[in-house]
Amino acid sequence: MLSDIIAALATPVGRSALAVIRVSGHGSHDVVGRVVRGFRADPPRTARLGTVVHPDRNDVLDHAVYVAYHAPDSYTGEDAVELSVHGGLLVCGEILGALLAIGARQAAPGEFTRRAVQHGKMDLLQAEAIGDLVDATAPAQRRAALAQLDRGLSHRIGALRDQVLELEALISYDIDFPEEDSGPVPPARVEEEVAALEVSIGALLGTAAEGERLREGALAVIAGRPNTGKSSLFNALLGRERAIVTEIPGTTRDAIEAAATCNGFPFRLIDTAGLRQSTDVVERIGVEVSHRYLAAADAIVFCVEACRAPGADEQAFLARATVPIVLARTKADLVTPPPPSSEGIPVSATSGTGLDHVRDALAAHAFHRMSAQGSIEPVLTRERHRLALERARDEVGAFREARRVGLDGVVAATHLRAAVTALEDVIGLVTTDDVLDRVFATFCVGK
Ligand SMILES: Nc1nc2c(ncn2[C@@H]2O[C@H](COP(=O)(O)OP(=O)(O)OP(=O)(O)O)[C@@H](O)[C@H]2O)c(=O)[nH]1
Ligand SMILES: [Mg+2]
Repeated sequence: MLSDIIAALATPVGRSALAVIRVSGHGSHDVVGRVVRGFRADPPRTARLGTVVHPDRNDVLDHAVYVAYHAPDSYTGEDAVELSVHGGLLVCGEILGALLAIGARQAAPGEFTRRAVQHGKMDLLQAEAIGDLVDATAPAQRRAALAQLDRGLSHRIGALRDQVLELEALISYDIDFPEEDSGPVPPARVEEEVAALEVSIGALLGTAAEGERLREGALAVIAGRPNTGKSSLFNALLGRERAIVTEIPGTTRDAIEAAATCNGFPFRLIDTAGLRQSTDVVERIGVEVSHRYLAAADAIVFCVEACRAPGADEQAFLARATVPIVLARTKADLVTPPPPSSEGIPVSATSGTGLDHVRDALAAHAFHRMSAQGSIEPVLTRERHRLALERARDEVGAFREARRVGLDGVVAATHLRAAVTALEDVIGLVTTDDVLDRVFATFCVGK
């Protein structure tokens, strides 16, 4: 229900200095007024100190700072109150419990933001950006989320929608005045507009691979023969001893994953079992796992010791690879002078030489566009966006095809209508409950 009063803890549960409790919905001021002595909602957006009491027992639960908001000037667009109470398990739990006992309902994950969307305070792309901002672990994720929150992507998709609407308007002449010989609009003009639209949609679709990678972290797999220093490099890039390192070839038997940030971009870094033919069952399975990760990788860090030239098996691997490879010439501290950089990046896990080079190369490969741009252009960050844009592209293509084979203008125009709908779906101009359910399923309670 949109109108009932929801309440939730907006901060993590546990020992902390402060905790924030949010209450929203028509009547929320009255509900909070029953637990805060002398509660005042006016003037709104003003921080006040109040004594929180249990509504039945009347004993004091806390002293809290609260801020009241009047609809529509709040996050949700409804009357709302935010209470900063003392943290920990007891105090905020009791206050929330009191609010729930006198008529508020525990909010579902993302329900405050969902209400914000339903009250037109933000569109669906902005709501997703808020989820992304909360989940961000790397600076580039924050930049992209804030750009999306500032409606960067909404404007870009809105502009595409306007382009389709103009095309619709253009061909509506043809539909309205079909008897005019060549029609008032030259066909070449329509073709030009269609081509321009396809280019614009294609350009935005071109950002999807990096955008989705930005949300999930690019998969960077460290591979190479046994004992080439993969685990040492993995640990050095992470800055902690995550994987076991020994001088025994075949130490790593299983893939190990850890999150890492390279030049501000998020990576899922994988250390793998060294690639070789082995008779050991466990090691053989480990090598199979390595191959599986390599097949899914966005970039590979391939390790070959600096003291020797790559062998035939290694050259074959490099020649066969279909994803970008960063060639790391490991244990570079053991050779003087180190090999020329044309033969890979000299790296030493012991001294730290070359680690920044490896990070630069990974960021440049996995986030080619974004690291080149410096600033963040709007990017498609979710499968949901990509699928809708693909639908729009296909409908525009179907429109072009329908005109080419001389189909009736009204029939051809239905494809443009469908393209408009697809674009509107992305922004969330018209949203159904199941779309909202899916978008907000991954949100935290209180957001
Ligand atoms: N001097 C020097 N020794 C290194 C360096 N990196 C790794 N080593 C040594 O090389 C040996 C193998 O290192 P690991 O990191 O376990 O190599 P690996 O490629 O993970 O080996 P497997 O898991 O067996 O495939 C260990 O004795 C490390 O101490 C380095 O940068 N400099
Ligand atoms: Mg290892």
